[in-house]
Amino acid sequence: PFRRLLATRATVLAEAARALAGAQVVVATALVRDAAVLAARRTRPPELAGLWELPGGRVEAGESEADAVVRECREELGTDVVVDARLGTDLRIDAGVLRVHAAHLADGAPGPRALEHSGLRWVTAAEVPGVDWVPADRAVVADLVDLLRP
Ligand code: 523
Repeated sequence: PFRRLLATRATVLAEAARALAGAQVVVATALVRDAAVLAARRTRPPELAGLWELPGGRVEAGESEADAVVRECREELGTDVVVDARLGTDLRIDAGVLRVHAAHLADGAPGPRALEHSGLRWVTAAEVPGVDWVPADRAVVADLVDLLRP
C-alpha cells in the first residue's frame, strides 16, 4: 500500500509539473469540403504509420493555434485554409494535448496534395466511423459526423 501511495503521488506530481510547464499543444485540421472531411495517412512513427489522421502538428512558440493550422496545411497539403470553430474537447496524447479545428479551403486555393502523407481521402459522415484513425483522432469521430451532417 505504501509503495502504491508513493506511485500515485509520483503520477500526480508529474501531471502537475506538465500542467505548470504548459503542455505541448498539437493542432489537427478537420478540413471540410462538399460534406466530406479530409483524412491523411501517416508515414511515421512506425506505430502510427498506415493509420489515418486529421492533418496537423505541433504549435510553435509565439504562434496561435489557428496560425499553426494554416502553416501545417501549407506544409503538408500545399494549400491555404481558413480556420473555423474548435471541434470536440482537448485530447490527451503522449506529446501533450491535441486540439481539433474545423477549416475550409480558402477561395481559389488548390486541392490538397499529400506532400508528407502516404495518401489522402475525402470521407463522408457515413464513412467516418469506418476509417482506421490514429487512436487520438478516433475520439472525435462523433463530432466529425455531427459536423458533416447537414
Ligand atoms: N497526432 C495525433 N493526431 C493528429 C496529429 C496531427 C498528431 O495523434 N491528428 C500526434 C502524433 C504525434 C504528435 O501528435 O505523436 C505530433 O504530431 P506530428 O508528428 O504530426 O507533429 P509535427 O510534425 O509537428 O511533429 P514533429 O514530429 O516534431 O515533426
